[in-house]
Amino acid sequence: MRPTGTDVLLVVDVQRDFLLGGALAVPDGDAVVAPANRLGRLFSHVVLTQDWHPPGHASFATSHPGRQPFDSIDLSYGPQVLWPEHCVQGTPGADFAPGLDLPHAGLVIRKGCRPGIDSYSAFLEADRTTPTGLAGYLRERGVTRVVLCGLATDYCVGWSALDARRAGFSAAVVEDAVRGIDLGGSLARAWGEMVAAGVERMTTDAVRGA
Ligand code: VGL
Ligand code: ZN
Repeated sequence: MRPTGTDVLLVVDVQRDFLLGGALAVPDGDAVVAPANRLGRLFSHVVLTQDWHPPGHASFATSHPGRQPFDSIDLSYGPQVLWPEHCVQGTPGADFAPGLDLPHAGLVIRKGCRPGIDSYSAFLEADRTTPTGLAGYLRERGVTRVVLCGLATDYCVGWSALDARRAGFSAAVVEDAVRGIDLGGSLARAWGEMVAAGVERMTTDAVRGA
């Protein structure tokens, strides 16, 4: 594809808690760091997202007595998977991966900051009405295509890609630069929904124009 000034690389949640030994380790999650760095060098616009929850966040199983991680419950805005406590604001687990090397990233979007609402998507919180401001930022910068990498394919990457399409952007997911959690078939479901929504499935080589 050969990235131009109208393309942004969106690097989703490449944070310690999603890597090996982290509180919510994504299988083989560490494998996204090197391709994210390689991709980053190809883009002039780079945006990072950072999952950033207050202690006691509604998405934590520990906030719901009697519930276990990976249970699903209904919150005011709909179904919510309950997770181990992860990416708590200001803790080491919320830091970016030590190997992530994207110093030219121009924006960090922190999400899931409100105690009662989760946000997988970089664009819209889980109540599906509260924008993060990312769409407006990208439009003001003249971006028309969002290229995504990071973690996790079936949650924050997938929801962000679908919302990028809903917001009117072209979108592509770099398949060798993402890894999934895969709860109850969520990974296949996410790819199906993304492809149906017109999200392109690319490789790092294809982005490089190789
Ligand atoms: C994520 C579950 C909970 C993600 C974030 O980054 O995909 N998944 N919080
Ligand atoms: Zn989270």
